[in-house]
Amino acid sequence: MYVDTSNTSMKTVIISNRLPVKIIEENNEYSFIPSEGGLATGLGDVYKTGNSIWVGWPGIDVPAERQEEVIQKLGELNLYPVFLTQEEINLYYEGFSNEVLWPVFHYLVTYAHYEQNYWDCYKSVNEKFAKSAMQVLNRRDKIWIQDYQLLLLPGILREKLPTATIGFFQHIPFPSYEIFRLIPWREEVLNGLIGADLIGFHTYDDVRHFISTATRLLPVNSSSNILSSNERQIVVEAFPMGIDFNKFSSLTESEEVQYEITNFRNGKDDMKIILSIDRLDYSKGILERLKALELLLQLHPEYIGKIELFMVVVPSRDTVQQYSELRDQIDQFVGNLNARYRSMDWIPVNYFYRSFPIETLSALYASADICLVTPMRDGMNLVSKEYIASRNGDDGVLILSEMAGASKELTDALIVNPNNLGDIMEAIVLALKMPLEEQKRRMVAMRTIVEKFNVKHWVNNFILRLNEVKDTQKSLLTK
Ligand code: GDG
Repeated sequence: MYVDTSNTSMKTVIISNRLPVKIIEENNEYSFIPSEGGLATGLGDVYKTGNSIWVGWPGIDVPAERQEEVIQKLGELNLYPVFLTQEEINLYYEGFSNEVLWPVFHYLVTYAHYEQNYWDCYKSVNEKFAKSAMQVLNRRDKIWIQDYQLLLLPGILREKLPTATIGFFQHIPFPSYEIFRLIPWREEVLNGLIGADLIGFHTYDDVRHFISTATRLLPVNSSSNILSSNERQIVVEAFPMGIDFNKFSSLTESEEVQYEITNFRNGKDDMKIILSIDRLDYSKGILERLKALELLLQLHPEYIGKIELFMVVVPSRDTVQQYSELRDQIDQFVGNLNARYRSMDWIPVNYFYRSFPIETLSALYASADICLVTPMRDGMNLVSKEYIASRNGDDGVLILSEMAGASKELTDALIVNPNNLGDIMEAIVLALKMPLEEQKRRMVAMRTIVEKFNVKHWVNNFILRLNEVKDTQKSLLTK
């Protein structure tokens, strides 16, 4: 095996469902390119330095005879693979993770399918992750597990390494007890999670929901944000995730992005551009946003021909029925709206069902007068923060759902209830009329927050707290 585990000094091992790589298969050869998602950027300093390592699924079904080659190649990038079969991806990832946990944790309980074989596979894949992680783990390592696909992993690793330092961070909301209790395997899920020493969520509300759920379903006690179980203490805290502010801010100044901005705004001098960017997901409130725009065009015809919505929907999970249905509904709604309101030289909705290179995204952020972010439920929502980081001129208005974790920090946004179409419509009108001084006052305040509490701050803060929590536990044990 490529990875050297003989070194007993302490390293950090990150474990997530997917490794931060793009795979290229050419002439029967695999190559791996590190991907630049927010999490990978933030954790780059951790896993690329020292002998630290990131464990996860590489994104392809690798035949047994080629696994050693993949281990070698990923090892050069400080990555270690967990090999999953297509059936495991179907049942553990698309099944239990995305058809049970995702809808329930986003409060869309009627979308959940509680299939026994999903659960069985979720358990066995979490065991598989533990087995792979054990190939690179030492007793003294710090382990940081990411997200809802691996809720059982803290508990499995705790059994194997009783004194290990284990942190867990969940990127999506944690629902209230009344919602969580619907899951048939609820106690097992919670028992898995409390194998961690530190459990992090984006918001204090998630923390509160988790603590109240755990104390009602498990034989644990709680005092403030600390749970006690079998002489162990588990700390639960909020760590609102940030973005790479400097990357987004400086990208807008680059020649390439400036060129795209000029092209994009060409002939649109007086047009107000409204931007929306999401993965295709029923939690993101895409249809409701379109309905609010329709209401605006009905009740405020003075804006016909004066505003354009640029709506980017990035394909995601469209093998799942609810997602493909949603895509069809969006197609239909946009087609209908455009057909009714368009003129020869104007169209209300410019809809893109695809992803773009980051430079185009940056040009869109920099060109948009308004960014419309109205999820029905969202752990944090990074798009809202990326828009703010891209507004170097301090103008522009963010309209933000109160159901997004980001609304707890970005209080200078126009905050709306995503179920209240009238509320969204009024916020758009307010944004269209907002004087520049007010835009700047709000934007400067939000930029200060997004710049300061960036993704590096988030990583450092979590790791620091994990160290503190472990030190406190050790001192309690020696008393
Ligand atoms: C989960 C939680 C939480 C989008 N389109 C393109 C593109 N993107 C990038 C954005 C942004 C990311 O995707 C989306 O992040 P979000 O936070 O908005 O949403 P989720 O994907 O649902 O993320 C969420 C997050 O985890 C982190 O904890 O905030 O609540 O659901 O970074 O820029 N990137 C490129 N082209 C696109 O077309 N390159």
